[in-house]
This record gives sequence, structure tokens and C-alpha cells, in this order.
Amino acid sequence: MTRVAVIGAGPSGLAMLRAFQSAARKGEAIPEVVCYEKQANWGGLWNYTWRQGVDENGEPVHCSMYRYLWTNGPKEGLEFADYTFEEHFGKQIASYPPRAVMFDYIEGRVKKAGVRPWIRFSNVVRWVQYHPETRDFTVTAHDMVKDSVTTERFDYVVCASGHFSSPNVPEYPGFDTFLGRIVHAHDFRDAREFAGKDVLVVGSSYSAEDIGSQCWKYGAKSVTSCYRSNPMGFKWPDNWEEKPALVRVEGKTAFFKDGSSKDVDAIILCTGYRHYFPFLPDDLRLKTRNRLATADLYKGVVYVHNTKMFYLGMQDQWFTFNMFDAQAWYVRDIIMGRIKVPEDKAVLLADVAEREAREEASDDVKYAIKYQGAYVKELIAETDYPDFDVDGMCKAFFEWKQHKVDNIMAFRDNSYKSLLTGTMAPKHHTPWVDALDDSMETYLRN
Ligand code: FAD
Ligand code: NA7
Repeated sequence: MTRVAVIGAGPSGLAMLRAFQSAARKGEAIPEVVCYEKQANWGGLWNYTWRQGVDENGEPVHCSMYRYLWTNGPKEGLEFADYTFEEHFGKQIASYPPRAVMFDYIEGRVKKAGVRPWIRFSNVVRWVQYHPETRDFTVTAHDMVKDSVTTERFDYVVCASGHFSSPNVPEYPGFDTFLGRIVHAHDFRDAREFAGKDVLVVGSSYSAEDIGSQCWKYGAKSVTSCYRSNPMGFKWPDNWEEKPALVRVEGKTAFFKDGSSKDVDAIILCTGYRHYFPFLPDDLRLKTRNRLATADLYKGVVYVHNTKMFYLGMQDQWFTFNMFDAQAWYVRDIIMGRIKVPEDKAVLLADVAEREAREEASDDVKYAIKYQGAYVKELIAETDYPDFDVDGMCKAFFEWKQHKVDNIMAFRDNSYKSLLTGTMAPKHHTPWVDALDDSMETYLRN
């Protein structure tokens, strides 16, 4: 029997399981699927833990999320086409759910699909090897509950281990003698820790914006953010200042490229993440920057150097859950022989080069959103994943971008219409700045 190994039970890995399960439900013979998940539960980054550094097994903690995280884009842009928010919650809910609400939604679909028995939890994949003579793989994993290491044979490997977990941690002169706390976004958990403090946020992307906003919301005395390339440029509150690049720190003082300085109590490095696959040998390991057209992936999913190896969710992301679904359905159909991957490697490489060139043709944000929307459409056109209004989602993302420009501390108070059900989301009962309790119970009280 054909065997498929899936590494990771986050949204991407779960999409893979759901894709196979939906084929099985239609009466098709599917391969045996084994999903290895190093955490004790599913949900990937959305499976929140208070832990930092290493987990209960001494493994690097996967979670990069924090308490009080609400989605950074409208939920209407990430809705599963085969499982709507209304189906899950029995009603339409407001547009920027907190993490716990999102976890519940992610879990609802796979609970319904009944795929939990396919997952080996607390199983850390240690090594994957391809055997050219038998044209198959062995996957070696450590079961942390049984404390035993297994090696099993598979015909295909799908790597869905995520790429926002292994932090990129730069060092600046003076860090080793800084008289305060230095933490990377990956280890940031609770904004209340920084109440009453002067906080410096390094970076100018999503983590910098949101972690700075969290600290501000939960009572930081001041927020200073600094950018290496481009400022975020929002209309910040009075006690938030945006500065050019950090140069060095001395004692508690941070010095910036324009010669200015600021005394700070804490430095939060929102300096991004690395694609990191310590369990993969050179011939299988993806090496790419965080971008929309990942290196070496035909159709964004098939590893060009070994077409039995797949990667899900390795792109930088405007689209998330429904893009992972589009990818998973596509990979499923390759494995099940319905979609053929060209045998000529030059054709695969040309596909990658074309995607890269098209991405690089413009650095306009709307262009980038449409680019990824077109990619989602390209994949779903070839599978039976339910068709959905991708252009409508792009439009929602354009509006979201504008809402942030209008008021960065209030963009989450806006509502959107579901592109799946056509229902308008209710306005949330409390403005985001005042909503300090973000439990699921409180959020759903609309
Ligand atoms: P992950 O969620 O990272 O899941 C990967 C899984 O693989 C994990 O469960 C991990 O334990 C497992 N794994 C890793 N290594 C191994 C191994 N060796 N053996 C076994 N298992 C392994 N997206 C949105 O749509 N909206 C948001 O608001 C949003 N906010 C975000 C906020 C933060 C702080 C971050 C970091 C990301 C956010 N994202 C958001 C993007 C996020 O990437 C996706 O939502 C989603 O979690 C990606 O799913 P994934 O399955 O590809 O990866
Ligand atoms: P991103 O989006 O990869 O952004 C990383 C940021 O860190 C970006 O502003 C970089 O600046 C900056 N960076 C990287 N290295 C450095 C150094 N050495 N010094 C200063 N600044 C640096 O990561 P995020 O964590 O913000 O977002 C990741 C995901 O989490 C995202 O998809 C969200 O959904 C949540 P640059 O522009 O490269 O100069």
C-alpha cells in the first residue's frame, strides 16, 4: 500500500489530512497517511503555550503566538471554503477573532473529518532519508511519550512544519551588557509584562506592528519602533515613536542611525523567522527566503530536486488557511495520480523562475495580494476543492490595508462580509483597544 508521511499537524498538515479524508468520503481509495506532530495537540502555531525556549520534552517550543493575539487580517480572508465560520459557530461572528476562537475553528473542521487517529502526537521527526534504489523514504521519529525511536518507510513525504517558529535573532553592539530584558517575538507571551515600561521594538513588519500595539494596549509607558529598511508609517499614538535603524545600545540607552537615542527597559526583536528543517538532509531540504515565490518549489509545493517530496505553506502569506487547502488538495491529486508532474526538471525550474520573475515585477502591495490570489485560483482550478471568491478576498485585503492606514489601533473594529456565505459579520461589542478580556466566551457574546 502507498504510504504518505505528513510532518506537522498545523493548519497546513491538517489541510493535507482533510484533503485525503474528503477523497475517502467520496468513496475513493486513499493511501495510508501518517502525520507526525511534535506537540501533544494539533493546531500548529495556534496551539498556544506559555512555555518559552524548550518544551516539556526539551525540544524547541514551536509556538510563536502570544496571549491576546487577534487575527491580523479579517477572518473573511482566511475562511475554509469547505467549513465556514457560520457552520462552526452556528452564527456569524465578528471579523478579527482572538487566537482561542481561531483554534476552535481550526479544530472544528478536523474533528468533524475524524482524522485525529492519523496523527502521532508528541512525535518529533528526527530525520528523513530518500533511497534512490527503492525510490522511497524512511522517516525516523522520536515518540516522546513512549520514549522510543521508530523508522518507517514511506512513498511520499509532505513537509508541513511551518516557517514562523525558528527565530532570526540579530545581535547589536551592547546587547551583552544591556540593563534590561531582550526577547525575540517568538518568546513574547504576555504584553502585561511590559506595562509601565519603555519598550523598544526592532523590525517593521507584522510582528513589530502587532507586538508593539499589544504592549501599547496593555499599558506600556512608551513604544519605540525602529526599522532597517522601511518605516511602518502608521499614525501612531502619542507615546509611540518610529525611528530609523538601531545601531547599538549602552546601559539602558538605545542609539539610532539618525544620531538620536532613547532609554528603554526592554528590547523586543521582531526580526522575523528562518525556514529551518533540522530533520532534512541536503538533497531534500528547502532553502528559501520568506517570499511569495519560494525557491525550488514547482507550483509552490513540489520539491524540484525530488518530486516525491512536497512542502506546504512555505510562502510568505497574505492568504493562509484556504491557500494551504488549495496546496493540499493539489498535492493529494498528484499523489493519487490525477495530476501529473512534468518529468523534465528544466520544466519544473522554469515554472519556479517564472513565478519569481512575476513576483519581482512589482513591489506594490495590491499587486502582491493579487499575485497570491492568482496562485490560489491556479491550484483550485485543477482540483475539487470548493471554488470560492478569491477576488472578493483580495478586495477585502485591500480594504483591510486601508483601514490600517486610517487608524492602526482601530482597524480590528471593522466588519466584513463572508465571501462564502454572503453574511455580514456583526460589529464586535467592544472596540479592540478596550477589549482586554479576549476569551472565546467573551468574544462570542455578540
Ligand atoms: P505551523 O502552524 O507552524 O504548524 C507546523 C506544525 O509542525 C506545528 O504543529 C509543529 O509542532 C510541527 N512540527 C514542526 N517540526 C516538527 C518535527 N520535527 N516533527 C513533528 N512535527 C513538527 N495567519 C493568519 O491567517 N492570520 C493571523 O492572524 C496570523 N497571525 C500570526 C501570528 C503570528 C505571531 C505568527 C507567527 C503567524 C501568524 N499567522 C497568521 C501565520 C501562520 O503561519 C498560519 O496561520 C499557520 O499557522 C501556518 O500553518 P502551518 O501548518 O504551515 O505551520
Ligand atoms: P517578517 O514579516 O519576516 O519581518 C521581519 C522584519 O524584521 C522586517 O521588518 C525586517 O526588516 C526585520 N529584520 C530582519 N532582520 C533584521 C535585523 N538584523 N535588524 C533589524 N531588522 C531586521 O516577520 P514577522 O515576524 O514580522 O512576521 C511573520 C509572520 O508573523 C507574519 O506572516 C504574520 O502573520 C505574523 P527588513 O524589511 O527586511 O529590512
